[in-house]
Amino acid sequence: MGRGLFITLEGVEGSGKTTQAGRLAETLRAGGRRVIVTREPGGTRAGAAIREIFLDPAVSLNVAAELLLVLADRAQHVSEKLKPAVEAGEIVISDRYSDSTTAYQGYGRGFDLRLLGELNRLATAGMTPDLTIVLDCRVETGLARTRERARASAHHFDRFEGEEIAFHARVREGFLTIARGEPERVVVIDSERPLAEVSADILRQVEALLARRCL
Ligand code: T5A
Repeated sequence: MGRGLFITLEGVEGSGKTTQAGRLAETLRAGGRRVIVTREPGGTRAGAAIREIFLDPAVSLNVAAELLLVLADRAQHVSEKLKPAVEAGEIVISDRYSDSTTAYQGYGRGFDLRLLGELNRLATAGMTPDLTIVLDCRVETGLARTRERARASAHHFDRFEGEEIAFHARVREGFLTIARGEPERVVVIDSERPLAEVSADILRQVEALLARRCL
């Protein structure tokens, strides 16, 4: 059995990652591919417990504690789920991964980027995405979408959704900086457009990668 693919979706709050991960998986499955969709934080049982603490705004966390929690989630996710699935030939789509840590805890919170990179390397154990899609939209657009959803579902704001606009703007710039630094891995797609247009662009990128890898 050949190696599968590891695809990550990244971006600011409400940029459409969860929606697009589902749509991509559905299309690929309809074409006969084996696909799993997972997320960070919370892709494993340990991760689900970590997610509760990580997102709860009532739990006080300093920047290092926040960072180490999300890295613990990642270390478990990589060994328990991501690596085995990719080695078994699956296409794995992860809703957030290591670039979120660089963007949120690095660019957003101001944690030292070099040390953060080292710690991320420990957590990922060499598991680098084959393709990362950054869904890019204005922070105001993304937050308006999450606010709208919250209104419809009585959902309370989590630790990050409640942050000020300037924080989210630094996070967005962080993702765009990562993309500029690694253009062979990271593709930026404008997600202010209608869902179907965004999905079509994502699919084009994934199909090109599948063709390059002869999969
Ligand atoms: N975090 C995470 C860190 O700080 N460091 C890390 O290392 C990691 C891994 C995770 C939080 O943790 C932080 C970042 C996050 O704040 P989460 O609940 O998983 O929390 O939050 P998000 O990943 O931000 O998920 P969201 O659901 O808020 O955003 P999505 O997934 O980007 O957006 P989605 O698809 O749920 O869409 C939101 C709404 O917009 C609509 C959808 O229908 C939905 O209602 N929508 C569109 N509407 C119009 N046009 C489009 N193109 C649309 N796309 C989506």
